[in-house]
Amino acid sequence: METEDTVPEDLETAFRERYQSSPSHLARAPGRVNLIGEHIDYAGLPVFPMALQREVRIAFRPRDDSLVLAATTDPSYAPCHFEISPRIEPYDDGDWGNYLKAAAQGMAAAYGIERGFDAVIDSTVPVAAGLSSSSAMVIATALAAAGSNGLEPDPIELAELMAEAEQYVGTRGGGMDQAISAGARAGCAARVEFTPLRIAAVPVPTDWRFVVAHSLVQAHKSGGAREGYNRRRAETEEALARVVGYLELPASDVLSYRDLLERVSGSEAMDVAEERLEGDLLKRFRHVVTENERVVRAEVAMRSGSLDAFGMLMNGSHASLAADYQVSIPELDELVGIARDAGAVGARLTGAGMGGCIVALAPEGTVNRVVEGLADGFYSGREWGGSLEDHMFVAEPSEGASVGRM
Ligand code: NG1
Repeated sequence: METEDTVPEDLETAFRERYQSSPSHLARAPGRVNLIGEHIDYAGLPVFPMALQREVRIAFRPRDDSLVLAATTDPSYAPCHFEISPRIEPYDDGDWGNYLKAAAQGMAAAYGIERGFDAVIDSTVPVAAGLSSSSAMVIATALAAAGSNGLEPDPIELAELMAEAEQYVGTRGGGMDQAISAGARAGCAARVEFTPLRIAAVPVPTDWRFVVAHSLVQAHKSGGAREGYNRRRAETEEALARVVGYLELPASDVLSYRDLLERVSGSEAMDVAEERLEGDLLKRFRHVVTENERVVRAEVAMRSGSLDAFGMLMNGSHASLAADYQVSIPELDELVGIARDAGAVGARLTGAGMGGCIVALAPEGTVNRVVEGLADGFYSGREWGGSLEDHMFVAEPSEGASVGRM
């Protein structure tokens, strides 16, 4: 992922003003939209995201000491500085600088790096939108740390390290976001599998369009969304442990849903769950098992160009996330409904939910109708800042992260 690059002019100017020198490198890492396979990466099951044209960019210059000095082009984020080491004290909960510290600490622990860097960061990935701005920040920072220390880590190795490292901020996330941000191929979505991490690129048919639309409700991982996320994960694990117990499988061999579904079929697992679990635990279990099946079928649908089949699976995913995983909100349901009414063949919430975005699929010839339908039906009656493209855009399947010398 080492490339020759030019630093965008605005970033170069901001860097010069702050450090009175030019940046020597640029690291970039994309956000992602998850097409299907929601809340199952931490169950060890495959997911199906694609990287976006929206990305985090870091203009940087290695230093002679271990300090990291970082500022962003967005004045609402205060500059920060800290020393790279395998044990870095976090800032207060919710501070953006913790994503930099997460990556720096992870890189120092894995590679023993000691050299820091001066950095100016900008991002076009909407924050708290379920588009993985946090992992894009972590991957870009890891590449800046690598580039400052003469390292060129393999994307898969980097993604695995950073999935672990990002837990520093307090979310017990899975590894999907770091994997797709580090390892995506332009023009492709990807099947991401875990333990060990593997990424298989799947070309997106050239006449398929994925529209991303924000609910205007932020899902901050530093706030209630983190609690909701971690609780879902704990419930999912509890449901698994119970089913494993009822099936009298050795608990030490069946640590994930993947382990379970390698031993019994999805329908056998569901039969036991329906008999033995109830309430939220049954719902969480059913979501994980059925979403896993949808991912398998969605990959087949994309490879064979079956747009309608892919769309129906997205609809099924949304229904399951709303009813069984209970991570939708009225605004997400409304967006999904408007997109479908305007001609999308499928639509679902994407990312962790509880706010954030939907993704809708439409053929090339219908996409403008979907975009207009959402503009009229959802955004025209609401308050939002910036331009509409900040909140709704057509996703372009983009290349994974890279770092380049100027
Ligand atoms: P987002 O959408 O960025 O909040 C989170 C997790 C993913 C995955 C999804 C739900 C992190 C960094 N990311 O993503 O691993 O579990 O939720 O599918 O925690």
